Amino acid sequence: MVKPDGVQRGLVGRLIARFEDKGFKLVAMKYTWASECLLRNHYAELADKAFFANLIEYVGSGPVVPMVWEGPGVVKMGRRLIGATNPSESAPGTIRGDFGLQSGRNLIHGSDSIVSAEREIDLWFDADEIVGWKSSLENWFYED
Ligand code: DAT
Ligand code: MG
Repeated sequence: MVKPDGVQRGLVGRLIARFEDKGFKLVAMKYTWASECLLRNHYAELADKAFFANLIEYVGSGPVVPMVWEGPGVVKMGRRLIGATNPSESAPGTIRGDFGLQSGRNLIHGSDSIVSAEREIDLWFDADEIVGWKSSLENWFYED
């Protein structure tokens, strides 16, 4: 999900392109301004952290672009494309490493496991908003 700083900085297209370039397939996307309730639920496991209130304020400060991407190892590779939580420690070449400076402005969220991806997809999307399709280039991206 592109966070409000990514949207405000006009980076939505470039961040989506990182996932398209890698070969992942977009199956859902929306443009929305999340409620505090949704964000508290989304980040529930961080509720006891000192930065929680700041985090909810930041991600709720403007529109975001949640997406669902598919492909082999997409959760693990998605996290690698995104980079470490703190952009000052993210490797150059990653999204946060190339575009960010601080944890509180780290541009993009990525699910950290298949279980959390399923939970988050359920939070952000209705079932009929997930639109499966077969890419005609699939054989040129995946050997099986
Ligand atoms: P990630 O977004 O890499 O999965 P996380 O799930 O641990 O990281 O935390 C969610 C968000 O909370 C993260 O993107 C930015 C913020 N955050 C995490 N650790 C922080 C810290 N030590 N100080 C400030 N913000 C932090
Ligand atoms: Mg996380």
